Amino acid sequence: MDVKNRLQEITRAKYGLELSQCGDSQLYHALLQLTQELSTARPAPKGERKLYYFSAEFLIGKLLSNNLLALGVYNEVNSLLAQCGKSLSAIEDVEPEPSLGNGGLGRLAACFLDSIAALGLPGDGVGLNYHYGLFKQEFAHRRQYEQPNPWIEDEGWLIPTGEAFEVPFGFGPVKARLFDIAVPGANSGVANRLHLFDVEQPAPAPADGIDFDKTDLPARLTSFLYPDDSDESGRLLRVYQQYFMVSAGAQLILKELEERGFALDTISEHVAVQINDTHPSMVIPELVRLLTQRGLSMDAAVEQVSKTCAYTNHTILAEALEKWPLTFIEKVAPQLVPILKELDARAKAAHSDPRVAILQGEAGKEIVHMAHLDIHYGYSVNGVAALHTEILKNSELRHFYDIYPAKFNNKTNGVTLRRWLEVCNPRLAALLDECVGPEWRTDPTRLNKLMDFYNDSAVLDKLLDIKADNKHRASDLFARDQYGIRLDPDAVFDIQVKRLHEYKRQQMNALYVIQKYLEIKAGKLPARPVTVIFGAKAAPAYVMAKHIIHLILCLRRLIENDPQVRPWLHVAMVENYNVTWAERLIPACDISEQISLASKEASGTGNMKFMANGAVTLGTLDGANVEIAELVGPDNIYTFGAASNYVIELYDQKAKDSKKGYQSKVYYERPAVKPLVDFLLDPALTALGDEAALKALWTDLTTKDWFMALLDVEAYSAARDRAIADYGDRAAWARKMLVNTARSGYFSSDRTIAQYNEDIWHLS
Ligand code: 26V
Repeated sequence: MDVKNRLQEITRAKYGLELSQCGDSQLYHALLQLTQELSTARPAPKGERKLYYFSAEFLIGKLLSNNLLALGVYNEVNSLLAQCGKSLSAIEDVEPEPSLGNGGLGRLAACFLDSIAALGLPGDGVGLNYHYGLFKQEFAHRRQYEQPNPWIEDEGWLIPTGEAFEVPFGFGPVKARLFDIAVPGANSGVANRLHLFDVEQPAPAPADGIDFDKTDLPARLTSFLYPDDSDESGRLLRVYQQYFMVSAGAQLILKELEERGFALDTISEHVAVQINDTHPSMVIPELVRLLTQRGLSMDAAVEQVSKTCAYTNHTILAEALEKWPLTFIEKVAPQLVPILKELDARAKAAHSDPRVAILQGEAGKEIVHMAHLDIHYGYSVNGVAALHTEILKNSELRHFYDIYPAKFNNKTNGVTLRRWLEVCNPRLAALLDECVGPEWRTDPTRLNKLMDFYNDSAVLDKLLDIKADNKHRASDLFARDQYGIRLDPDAVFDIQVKRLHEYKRQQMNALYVIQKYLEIKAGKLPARPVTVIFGAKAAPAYVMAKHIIHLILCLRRLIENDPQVRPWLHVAMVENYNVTWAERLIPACDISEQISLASKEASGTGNMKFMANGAVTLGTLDGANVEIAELVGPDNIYTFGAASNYVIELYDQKAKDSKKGYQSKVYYERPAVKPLVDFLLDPALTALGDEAALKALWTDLTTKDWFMALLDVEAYSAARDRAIADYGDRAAWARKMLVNTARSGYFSSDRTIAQYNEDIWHLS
């Protein structure tokens, strides 16, 4: 297709205008149409076996640039627009960001779809079409407030398919309408689909905030991702959502299997189902139910499903491992109960250890352990980074590993460098083309060749120049979109962007800010000005996480108001951090904060994106940081803190005797730590905020500190000071940047997906 002619035809037909006469919104819609035409014209990839990637989240981000790139017309469109005096980035501002995800798990699913299509593999995503997303975060009174985040427009990426499936809930059948989003593969000529199910008559957004009647079903099934589950109606709603997704998805699978001409009892040869964390686990009993209903014996159905489904674990936090009361399933999908009991009985007959049971607890009060279901009836169990998989095998899922050692495997996460380098950092991408050749775009291991330029001062200078440029760009956008707040692009950009969780330890970062504040007030200046940038949403019912946001926003104001401190230290927190902000901030980062308590962050994927863009990691030896450290070597990363084995040992001691193990009080009493924590109660701070919230945080840190911020804060502070000091040797720092980018090829999701395919999916 001649892109220029077609685009002109579209704008003439749609608006009666030439390209150069169109506004950004008109151009966006014209490009959307062009992109959709090109994507839907592509064939689906072929293969013996087709993958269905089931996930509660797909954090796909804006699609225009990404899809233009995948379709091979990005450069052409870019220069065409430039000729008309238009800019693609201004046009992209018009595009709403789909809010179909929360954090790492959802963004990983999006990177995976991108890579599956790029590798030409047959694999579709299956999820839900949430109308108001997770929530839109707003700051007022230095607190987080939640609002609906509507993103669906009349003309957008969703393609109505006209297909629908009936989902049999306990209260009656509900139609699941299927919408698709096309997923064109870069350089593969094919396109897959993201299948999103929706109700027929979705409810309107709540008038204010995200509170709504959680019993208003089916209309509310697709309103929000992870509705508040602090009461029973919220928890039930999650189970309703999950069953809606998996029942419709399972029916879609069987329909396509039949269309492809394969018999039901060969499903495992032709279908792979990847269960992304436990949210979609009910797909296992649902497939068994549908197969037996259609004539397979229970034995055959169980065998087929067990060879079809595979499970990925994304978290070792016990509280995030889903367990549902059987009474919930009885209410939501009573037809699954006999199947779950049968699956449980079979597992119990084979394995008497009660710790591996699917149904636990006395009759009438049974709890369904979703991960246990996945492990018994899935053929693969994978962790998402080497350390994480080892911890699953040796600690969290030890009893299962003893039974099924061959099922366990590691698939270290990856990210698509098309979005996370080519599109978001075009100047760096162009420099890489010059240095290592454009082949890195299809073979990211070629980035290793950048090491040849380790002593090339011209290349090192260019790296610094690109970084400075990206910092200016990010600062401009920050001022434009974040209430005029100005960042200082000449300061060190030190960035922590991720979901807010105590284990990720944004509170430890805040304690460091307090330390620098107190030092500056006492006349001890840092090596150079530092801008500390946060971005994080807290789950609406997660009180401590909200207190931490409050602390950060109070610190921001305190410092901003203080002319003595302001030139040296600046705190910024992005409101409504999302994929779009990640694309702006990551290329602008100097120091990447990856400071989770060792053993708690399954992998991290932001760490990989920062690394590829030449940020230097300041991190614990947790998740994929361990692999980053091995790849870049000790001179090119700042690691600190307690090792994962030690942390696990501390938890074990505490479980046996609450007086043993980690005692935060001991660390609080240390002279370097106490003033930082006590500052939470300082009138300078409490005057700006909610004293009760700050006090609650103080009490938690001094008496509990479950994620051991005080254990590591001194080592953290020392490592961070060292990094900020080292930043001053610009040539040496540029070498660290170069090594990080050079070694980031391993973390391409193309590599991860090739491994999933080789070891688990066997698609072609
Ligand atoms: C858990 C919960 C608990 C209740 C509130 C809502 C909610 C939502 C999601 C989850 C599961 C979170 C799992 C998750 O996102 N894990 C992340 O997965 C990334 C991709 O593998 C990985 O890089 C991160 O380390 C891991 O935290």
